Amino acid sequence: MTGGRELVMVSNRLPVDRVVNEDGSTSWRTSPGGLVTAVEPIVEQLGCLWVGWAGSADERVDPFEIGSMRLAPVELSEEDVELYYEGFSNGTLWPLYHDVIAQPEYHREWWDRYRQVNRRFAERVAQEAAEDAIVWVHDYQLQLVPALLRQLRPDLTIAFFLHIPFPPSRLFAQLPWRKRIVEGLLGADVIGFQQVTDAVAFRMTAERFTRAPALGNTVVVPATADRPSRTVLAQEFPISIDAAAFAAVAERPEVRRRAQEIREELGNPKTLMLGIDRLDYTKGIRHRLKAYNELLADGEIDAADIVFVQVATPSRERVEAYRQLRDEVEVTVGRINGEHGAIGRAPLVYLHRGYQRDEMVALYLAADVLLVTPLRDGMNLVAKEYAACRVDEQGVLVLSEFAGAADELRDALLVNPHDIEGLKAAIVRAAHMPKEEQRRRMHSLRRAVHHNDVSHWAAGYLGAVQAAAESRQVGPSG
Ligand code: ADQ
Repeated sequence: MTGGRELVMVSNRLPVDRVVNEDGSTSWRTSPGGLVTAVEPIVEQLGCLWVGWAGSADERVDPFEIGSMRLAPVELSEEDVELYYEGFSNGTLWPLYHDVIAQPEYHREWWDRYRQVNRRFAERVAQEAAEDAIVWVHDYQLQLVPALLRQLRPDLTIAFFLHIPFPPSRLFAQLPWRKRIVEGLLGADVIGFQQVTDAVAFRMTAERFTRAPALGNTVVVPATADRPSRTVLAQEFPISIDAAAFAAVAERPEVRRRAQEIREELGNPKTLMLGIDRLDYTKGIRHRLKAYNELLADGEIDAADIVFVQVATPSRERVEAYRQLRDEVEVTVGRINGEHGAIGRAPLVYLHRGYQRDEMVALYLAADVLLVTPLRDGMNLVAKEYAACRVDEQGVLVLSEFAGAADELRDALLVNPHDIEGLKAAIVRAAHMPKEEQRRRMHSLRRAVHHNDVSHWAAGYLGAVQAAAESRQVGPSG
C-alpha cells in the first residue's frame, strides 16, 4: 500500500497509554478505542514510525517500540497543553468545525502557541522520517504541519486526514487565521475528509481564501517564483471499523453470556436502550435526555418497561465547556431517576467511564435500541460498531442526520436531534419495532458496514496517497 516507502503517522497523541506494572515499573500498551484501532490492521501489516505526544506534560520520553511501531514522542509543556491543545484545538477549532454548537473563542496567544507546536511536530517528523517516506498527518490539532513539512522535506509525500467535519465557508470565515490554516493544509498531496460535504466545503474555502482554484476533486495551488504549481487531492474517504473483528467478538459465547447478564442485572426490562459517547457537547446527550424525560413524564413510555444506559466516556475534563456539560448531565440524570425511579429500579443508568472492547460488545448485544444523536459528528464509529456486532440482525439504530455515518447507514431511523418531538417519536417507534422490520433494517446496515470496512477505507485512502507519491516522482508538477 505504500510502494515500499516508510509510513510515518503523526497525531497529537501517541496511540499508547502508560501502565504501571505490579512491581511498580512502567510500560506502554496501545490505547483501546481511538485512532489506533482504526489503523491497527494497516500498521500491523506495514509497520510504522509514529510521532506524537506521550500524554504527560513537561516530561521527556525517549523513543520506544511496541510491536511493529516505533514511537517518537514530541514534548509538550503544561503551557503548551493549555494554549495549543485545550485552547486553540478544543476551544477554537473544535466548536468552529462542529457548526459553532458552542461559541468558539479566538485568542491570539492560543494561535501563537498552535503555530509553535505545529512547527515542533513538523521538525520532529523532518528529523525522523526516511527518504521519500509517506507521512500521514491526523486531525485538526495539526493542520499547519503539511506546509511546514513540505518546506523542510520536499522529498516526502504528505497526506492529511480530518476526522471531524470541515465547516461551511461562511462559518470558517470567522477564524482570524483562516488563510494560514488553508495554506497549512494545502501543503499536503492528499487531504481526506469524512463526507462529500466536508470535501466540497474545503475546496470552496480554499478557492475563496487562497485563490487556489478547485478542479473536480482537486485544488490547484498556483505556481510561485520558486515553485511550480501543484495539484492537491481533497476528497472524501469515510472512515470505518474492523467489522469482521467486532462480529467475531460478538460471536464469542462468553460475550453473549455477558450480554444476557447485563440485561438480568438491569432487571430484564422489555426495552434496553443504550447511548455510548465521549462526554462532549457535540454528541447531543442533553437533547437525548430531554426527550427521554418527556416520554417518561407524558407516560408514552413506562419506566417499568425500559432502562436507558448512557455511557459517557470522560473527555477534556480541564476545558470549561466540558466541565459544565458534565455537571448539567449529572443533575439531569439525578432528576430523571428521582422523578421516575422506584426503589431498586432506575430508568436511567449513567456510567462515566471507559470499557474494554469485550464489555462494549456485550453492551451492544444487550441493547434493543442504540441512540446515536449527535448535533454534529465527523463520522461516529459507535453507530458502525453496533451494526457490526448485531450478527443476530436484531436491534434498532436511531441515528442523527448530522453524523457522517448517516451517509452510509441509510436504513437507520434517521432523526434531527434538535427536533425533540421527532426524537421522541423515533424512540417510541424503535422501542416497538417488529422483529421483521428490525431484521430488514439491520441487514442493510450490516451490509453497508461490511462493504466499507476499515481495510476498504485504508486501501482507498492509501491508494490515493501512493498514486500521489508516484506522480511526484514522475512529473515536474510534483
Ligand atoms: P469520537 O468523537 O471520539 O471520534 P467516535 O467515532 O464515536 O467518536 O469514536 C469513539 C470510539 O471510542 C469508538 O471506537 C468507541 O467504541 C470508543 N469508545 C467510546 N466510548 C467508550 C468507552 N466508554 N469505553 C471504551 N471505548 C469507548 C472522532 C470524531 C468522529 C470520528 C472518529 C474517527 O469525532 O466523528 O468518527 O474520530 O474518525
